[in-house]
Parts: sequence; C-alpha cells; structure tokens
Amino acid sequence: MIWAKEETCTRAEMEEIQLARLKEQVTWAYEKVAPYRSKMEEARLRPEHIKSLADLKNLPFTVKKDFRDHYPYGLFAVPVDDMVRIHASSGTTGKPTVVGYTKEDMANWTETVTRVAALGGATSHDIAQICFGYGMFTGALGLHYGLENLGAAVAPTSSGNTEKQLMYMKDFGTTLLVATPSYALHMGEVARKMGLDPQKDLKVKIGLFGGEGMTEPMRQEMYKLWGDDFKATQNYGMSELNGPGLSGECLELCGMHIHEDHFIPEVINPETGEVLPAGEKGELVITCLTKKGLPMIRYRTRDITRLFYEPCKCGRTTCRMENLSGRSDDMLIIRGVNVFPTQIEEVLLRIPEIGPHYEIIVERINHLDTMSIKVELVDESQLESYGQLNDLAKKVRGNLKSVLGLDADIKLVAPGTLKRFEGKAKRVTDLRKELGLNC
Ligand code: DLL
Repeated sequence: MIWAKEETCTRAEMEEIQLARLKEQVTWAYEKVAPYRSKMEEARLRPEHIKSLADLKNLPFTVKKDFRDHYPYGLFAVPVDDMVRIHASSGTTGKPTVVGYTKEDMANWTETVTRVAALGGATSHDIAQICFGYGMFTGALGLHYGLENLGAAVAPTSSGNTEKQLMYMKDFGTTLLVATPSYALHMGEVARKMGLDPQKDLKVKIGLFGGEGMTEPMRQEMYKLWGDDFKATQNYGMSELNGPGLSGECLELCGMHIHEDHFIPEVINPETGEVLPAGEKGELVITCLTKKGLPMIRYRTRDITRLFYEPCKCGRTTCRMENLSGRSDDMLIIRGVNVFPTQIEEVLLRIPEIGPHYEIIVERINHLDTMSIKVELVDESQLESYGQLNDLAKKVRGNLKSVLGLDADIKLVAPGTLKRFEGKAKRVTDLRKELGLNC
C-alpha cells in the first residue's frame, strides 16, 4: 500500500514542492534561530538568495557540535512552551542532543512514520509489538504513533524482559515486530530456548527494523529464524531529523525511500564538503522542509550512503538511499586499511557455520594495529573437533584477507557465549581510542 500521493509524484512536481518549502524553511530558520542567522550572515547569504534548489549547496552545514554549543534549547525556533514533545539522544560523550517537536511537527513526523510502516507491508489489520526501549530514544514513540495512525493495534511492550515479550507475542497473536535487528535475533533465540518455534508457534510476519543497520546476510538470518515469507525491511532516521520516518525500504528491498517532500537529501565528500553526483558514495546531508520547532538545514549525518533517483518497481518515485555502509565515525583504520564493521559482518555471515553474533576488538600492540574477532558458531558440536575448528578459523581469516585485505585473529566460541543487546548492538571495541591513541 502506498500511503501518500507525494510518494508517486513526478520529479517536477516534487521539486516544486521542495523549492516552495525550502524558501519558507530557510526564512523561518533565519528569522527565528540566532545561530542559523549568524552562520548565514557569515556566508553573506540571505533567505531571498534561495531562488532554485541548486542554491541549497551554498547554505552552511549544521553539525552535531551546534547542538552541544547551544544546549539545550538554543537551536529551537519557538519557545519551549510551544513544544509538545522533547527527546534526546544519549551520546557517549558530553551532553545529549536535545530535540523538540511542535504539534505540527508531531503530525508531520507521524505522517512520515506511517509511510515507513506501509512501505514495510504493515496494514491496519496488524497487531504490532514495539520492542524498542520507550524513553528518550525516538524509535519507540516514533513507530508507535505511525503504526497507530495506520490503524494497527499497537502493544508498547518496550525492550528487555525477553521471555515476557515472547509471552505477549504468542498470547496476543502479534503479527508485526518493531526492534533493532540484533534484538529481533535475540528474541528468536530466547523463543527457541522457551520451547517455542517462531515459525509455528508465533504469528509474526513483518519486521520493521531500524536504529542500526541490517546487512543482507543478517536479513537472511531473519528469514531462517522467522520464516521464508517473513517481510524484513529496515528504516532509517536520527533524532536530529525527527527520529524514524526519514526513509524506509519497500518490499522490493532495493534501498530506502526518502520522504522527499519533508527531507531533501544530498551526498557530500566528507573531506571537502563538495556535493557529489547521484550514485556516488559519501556522507548523507539532510535538509528538513517541514520541521518548525527545530529547523534543520543541511545537517551532516555522518552516515555513509549513495542516492538513486530512478523510479522503483513498487510504483514510488521518491529518491532511494542505499542501505548504510556505516557511520564515518565507525570506520576503522587498521594498518592503513579503511574498513566499516558492516563489511566485516558481510564476510563473516556468508560462512554457513558462523552465526550472527560477533565481537571485533582492535588494539595496538608494539605499535602495530591488530584486530581480533570473536565469532559464535552455529552448532556446538563443531567445538568437538580441533582439526575442524582450526580449518574453519583459517577459512574465516582467509576470506577476510581476500575480500577486505585485512588480517585478523579469529576466535571461534560456543553458541550463546557473546553478549546480546536489547537496543543497538555494540560490536566493536577499539581499545586504541579508549587509550587515546591516534587512529
Ligand atoms: O536510531 C532513529 C531510528 C529509530 C531510526 C528507529 C529508525 C528506527 P538515533 O538514536 O539518533 O536515532 O541514532 C541515529 O542510528 O545516524 C545511524 O547511524 C543509525 N541508524 C538508524 N537507523 C539505521 C539503519 C535513531 N536503518 C543513528 N541502518 C543514525 C543503519 C541506522 N544505521
């Protein structure tokens, strides 16, 4: 089901909507938010200089640091009294990023998340269980409002207490699961331990995954667990840009459709800031067209992707973004080789004997970067033969070396040994960073 007519309009129609909204939004930010005004004045720009969409590239970027510098409300365009919701993203260092929504913002956010739910195959007949942590994280309440708006019955079970979650899932006849991909896998494992067969004893047929990436091999793991007819899509967003709702995969699974009447995407070279042509990989920059409480102009997401403008087989004409390669902050440089954890995951999960749980540890020993990876086996009995284990470790190491050019020490561990996550998974420990080393 296609939720909104804007998802199928022609490029010319979309650009007309975008230009009108962009002009309005830039004027709004200039007039109401002092830090936007001063950045534009520094660049000798005024709102009336925006005459076409091509002028967008002249506007200054907004970055995470702007939030920190103007904590908590300095980027708000309205008094906090006019906000109806406040969220914050935790952030590992310093103060959190605080975001606010007016009533109008809530309506737009809900609309875009409803589209995401429809993209992933949800309908008003679904019983949806939201297993994201409710709280300051935008994921849970974002999907909650969108799914309710679609007409689904929403159970806000939140994350944690997995056995109870599964009891609800079984007793309520849940048909749709909202979770991080890692938590969805964990739920499946716990279900089996409880003697439930997710494909026979549960009715879950749709998974709306987000908050972290899902590589293709990870999607295959979802099918193994939840069944071949399971609809596993992922959707993307970030707190600074409302939360979920920016984009989502349709059932063709060929990139995430961006709701372009609310967000203009650009991809830039992260080093130079130069805008790259469609199809080239770089950092995603987003301009929000309808956010009133907290306007966001040219926000640098740090997420790496590319854009495609060809209409999709699903009938939508909106621009699609490729599933993320990762965040530029997550890129590891190991002995000069640049690698994203998602690339390592792709290699690992293509080996059938290996399960979807792994842990990457990077450190510097005697001035040399070294990487070790703990990987869980699918089957405990593999631990019985030293020879077989050794061969498998060699195979994993060889595949990493030939695909990514990286050497790693491989430790194969028993199923169920590594830490499981209820929210976003943390799979990389870079001890070099923790020790303040340059890397
Ligand atoms: O994770 C918003 C969200 C919640 C989106 C639930 C979709 C579903 P933050 O906590 O601010 O917001 O984290 C944003 O998470 O910049 C990405 O690096 C990462 N991320 C979110 N969705 C995906 C995805 C929410 N589908 C940061 N694939 C973003 C890969 C994702 N990474």
